[in-house]
Amino acid sequence: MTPRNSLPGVRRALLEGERFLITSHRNPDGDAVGSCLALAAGLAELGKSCVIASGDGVPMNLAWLPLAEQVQPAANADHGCDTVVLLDCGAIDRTGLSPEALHAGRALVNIDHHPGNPLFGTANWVDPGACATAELVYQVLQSLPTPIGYAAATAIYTGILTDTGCFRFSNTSARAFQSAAEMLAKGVDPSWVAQMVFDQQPIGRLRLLSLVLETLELSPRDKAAAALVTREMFRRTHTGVEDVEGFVNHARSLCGVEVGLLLREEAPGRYRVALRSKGRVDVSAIARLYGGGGHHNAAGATLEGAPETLRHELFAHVEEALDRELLGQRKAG
Ligand SMILES: [Mn+2]
Repeated sequence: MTPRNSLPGVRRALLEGERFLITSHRNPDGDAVGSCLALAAGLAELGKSCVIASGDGVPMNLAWLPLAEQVQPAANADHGCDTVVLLDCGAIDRTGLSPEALHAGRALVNIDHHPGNPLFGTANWVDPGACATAELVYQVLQSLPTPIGYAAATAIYTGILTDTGCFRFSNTSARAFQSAAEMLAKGVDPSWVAQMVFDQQPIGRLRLLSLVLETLELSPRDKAAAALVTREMFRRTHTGVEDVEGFVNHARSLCGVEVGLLLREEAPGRYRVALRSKGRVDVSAIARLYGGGGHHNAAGATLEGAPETLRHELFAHVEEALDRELLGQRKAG
């Protein structure tokens, strides 16, 4: 019997499948899109047919990626596939696909790096030690008899670049640099990729940022900072959810702040919170209190209530977590 979490198990499922539906989580980021495109490129080289689906399309700053034009709306998800591949999805309900589309395939392949991924696939390759799912897709492609061409290399590099915050976050490992260097050897131009991903901002996005920064508040002991995005701000700046990507890092970047928070209004009284830690606070534990999840340094959850109340609560959770950490240090010392 194949262990529940194994690269050979995923390799076998990919070799056995003929018609694939490849998808990732809602509001896809560079790792989600990069992982899908890289895997699709590799499987196409093996003569497999692939449909790449995304519930929220491809964000503008990733639309230049080779093969991005092949991404279909989730509604077009191919029901005739024999294998569904979910990439960078810590939980099965994070995809934009209907349960029918998900179960259309006989096999469900789960490749991911979120800690706590419950191995929901019939084949799973989950490694929380990987900096990005794109790094795992690289590993999977290396295990297959398929060349890794320029399109796949660019997609893998983009996933690693974005998920490590340009090689700044704590998941930036030697392996992250190694994998990235191997993509450069395949022809990827890092300066061009960075320009395409980060230096093509529409002016509305910066106008939105300026509105959001005006809402920035510090917690009582200045250890957390939170900003708010409302639907009214989107309307005023002609922007959308994808334009908020990365805003939370401004809150985290403040001197002395351990956790940055961004509350985004989804509906009246309902907010999606993004949490980003510098490392001392495990923000996935705070997200889990609200039914969310994520990584030690990056997590998210959906909350209900008034934004001031939610901000107050979240600040309290961060400061409590820091107190516990200090207490632990004192005990250990
Ligand atoms: Mn990821």
